[in-house]
Amino acid sequence: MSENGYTFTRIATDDPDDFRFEITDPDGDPVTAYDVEHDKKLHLIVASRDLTAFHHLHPELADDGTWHTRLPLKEPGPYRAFADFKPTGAGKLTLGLDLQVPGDYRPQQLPHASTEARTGDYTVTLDGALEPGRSSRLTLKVGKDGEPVTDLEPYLGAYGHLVALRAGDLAYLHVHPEETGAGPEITFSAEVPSGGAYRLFLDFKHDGEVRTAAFTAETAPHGH
Ligand SMILES: [Cu+2]
Repeated sequence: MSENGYTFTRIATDDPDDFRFEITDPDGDPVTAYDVEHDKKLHLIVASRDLTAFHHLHPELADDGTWHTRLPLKEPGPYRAFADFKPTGAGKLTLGLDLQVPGDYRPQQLPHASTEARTGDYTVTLDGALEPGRSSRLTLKVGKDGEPVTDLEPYLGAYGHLVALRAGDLAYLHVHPEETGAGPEITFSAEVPSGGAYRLFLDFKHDGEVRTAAFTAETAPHGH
């Protein structure tokens, strides 16, 4: 996918788990200078088309502008990779690329909308509604064993990172963290372009480990 003349291109290798790519600028040259955002020069999100698999990766950049990471994709089927970055001197971009893991694809149904998600011993609750055409405030509250977690650890310069993808076409929603403390509540503002169902993935760090809680959220009917 291209935007503003920038293009995200995979570089073929013999190993399907070896993901190499480059971002080329409007002149077709690989971009080598990036601004650091949320502690990294580039964030790579890889999600299965049915939104059951989600990975947030941080590839390594070589001097020639080639990025490299290992893909942890286990299930066959279609995936979409999103590169989120800001070339030095240009605006922020999110570019997508389709990936295919060969084999028998058995898509899963999108889980029902829920305001609670579990990951390991953690329960995360979601408060707030997504409203099409405006900025929505979402508050996620992290608990462990029934107690609020108040000692979240910073991860990528914030106490939580939220990625939202629209079910069906996997449109990427831009979500911005608001200044919050170490929990239990983490607040975001999300700009929802249109109605529909979204899958929200919250990354947070506690006890030295990054964990992901996933929710399905549907946009509120107009006027609510
Ligand atoms: Cu990242």
